[in-house]
Amino acid sequence: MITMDDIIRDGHPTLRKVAEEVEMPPSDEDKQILKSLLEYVINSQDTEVCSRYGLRPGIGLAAPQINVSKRMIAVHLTDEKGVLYSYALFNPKIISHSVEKAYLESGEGCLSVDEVIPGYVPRYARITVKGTNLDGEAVKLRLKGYPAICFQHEIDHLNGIMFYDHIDKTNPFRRIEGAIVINR
Ligand code: K1U
Ligand code: NI
Repeated sequence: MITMDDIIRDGHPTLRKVAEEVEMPPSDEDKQILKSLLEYVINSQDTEVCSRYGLRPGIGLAAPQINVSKRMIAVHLTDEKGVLYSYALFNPKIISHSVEKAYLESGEGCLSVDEVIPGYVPRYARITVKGTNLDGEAVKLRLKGYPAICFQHEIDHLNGIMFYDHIDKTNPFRRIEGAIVINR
């Protein structure tokens, strides 16, 4: 199982690389890696497992964060209506997005960043993501709100982008014109 010792931290060169596409059909090794990403996120939300292994809670994880530069992400979260979004995807890709932006009022954190970096992180309000799941099935997701923010954070990791790259450096809390504010 993945623990915090496996998660590389800001400054590690892998976090700034563009990750490689995963060849389809995926190898057993790649499937195992993707399963372990989802397992980490689920474990990290279980208070008992979390404290036993010293995990930091997360809602998503991308393969580059465990020093595997391949396009794989896992997400496990519930939206404001209590709907569960639990996905492990190979080669996720944003195929379309809104013009409208959205951001989390509380800002974002990252399991690869040990400090709090305050500021608004502008994201697309709505995205459509395509990818392949662990069963080899093509998946197409239309996302908004918190799940859309999380998927964009994870897909950014596949492109060597960190959440704080999007924060306005001169005024981190500058109002983002016309953006939806998400409270989580
Ligand atoms: O990719 C990562 O480093 C995980 C990161 C993902 C993320 C954070 C903020 C916005 C979008 C995506 C985290 O999960 S940080 C922890 C976190 O946000 C959280 C943990 C437990 C409950 C609720 C939130
Ligand atoms: Ni992150």
